[in-house]
Amino acid sequence: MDGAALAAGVMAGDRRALARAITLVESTRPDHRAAALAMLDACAASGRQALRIGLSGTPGVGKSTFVEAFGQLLTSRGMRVAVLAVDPSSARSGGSILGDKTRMERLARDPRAYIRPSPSRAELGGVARRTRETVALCEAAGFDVVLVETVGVGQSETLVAEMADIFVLLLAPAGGDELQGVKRGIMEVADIILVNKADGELRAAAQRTVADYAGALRLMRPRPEDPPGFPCAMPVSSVTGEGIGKAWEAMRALADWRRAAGHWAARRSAQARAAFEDEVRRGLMARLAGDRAMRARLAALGDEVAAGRRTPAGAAARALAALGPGEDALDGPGLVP
Ligand SMILES: Nc1nc2c(ncn2[C@@H]2O[C@H](COP(=O)(O)OP(=O)(O)O)[C@@H](O)[C@H]2O)c(=O)[nH]1
Ligand SMILES: [Mg+2]
Repeated sequence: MDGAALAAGVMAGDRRALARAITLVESTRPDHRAAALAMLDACAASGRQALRIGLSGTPGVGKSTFVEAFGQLLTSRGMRVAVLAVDPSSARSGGSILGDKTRMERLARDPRAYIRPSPSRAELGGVARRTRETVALCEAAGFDVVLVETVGVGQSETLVAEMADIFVLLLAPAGGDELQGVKRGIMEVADIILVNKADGELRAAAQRTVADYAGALRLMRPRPEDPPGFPCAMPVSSVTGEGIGKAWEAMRALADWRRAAGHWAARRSAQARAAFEDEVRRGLMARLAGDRAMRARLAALGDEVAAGRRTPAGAAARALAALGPGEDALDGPGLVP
């Protein structure tokens, strides 16, 4: 496959080229990988950037319904929107794609929108790389907004938060004054909490939930990359569309502020550096695991560590010594956690 030719198609806004390009970065075949890298290099030359929005929430909270309404709001204002789904569990569940396709029916037909479900057979580390690269392809293709949606289980939401410019957490109205079992870690990375289903009988409960979360957010340590008023909580109804416009205003205000204050660029730089280090780590591990003798040696050393005959650090130093001199460099700051 010709990576450079595919890149030209992507940058020209050809949707079929984009679909093939994403399939290429999803492939694990070595020759595909080489073509994918050439393609990504060529796409990077476009210099285009989209607003990357991460969206997370537990199953049933209304992510797909929200994306359908939110996506159409953006396209009605002339923006082009790409929606990517990250779902490491889709291999097991058979994919949430079928349900999503029906809930995003109108957006799926919108010529300004592009929806890409997550592939099955997903392993979290692989998901991170693939999603990063798919986001880059969508940017090169000229989308204004790239929405990365993930189901709020496991670590996928942290992963998505780490590759987004803005992270939105979708919650359901809670009964009474109970705060939902939202993990602290996820609260700490949320920029905007949207309490969905603020309509009909759930409207009052949604308002109370917004107040509860607004209170919880005020108790958190201030972050330098937030203007006054952020992070914030607000009600939305993905069914009636109420509050969706305000949610977008909040996202845009936050993005504009971060851009002007230099946080946007700093965050992207840090994300790019982390992605590079992640690739090096994965590449080293793959190289180690790809060598039969090394695999046996690693297994044997692992057994000795498990049996308490070697320390983890000592065994690791022995394993890495096989890579030749210079393994000290591997201990430099940032590369090995
Ligand atoms: N009343 C109400 N129901 C909603 C709203 N958003 C989603 N739902 C319903 O909640 C259910 C789950 O929605 P879905 O978008 O599939 O959730 P997801 O699993 O997070 O993608 C569906 O029955 C939706 O119709 C909303 O704003 N108000
Ligand atoms: Mg869904």
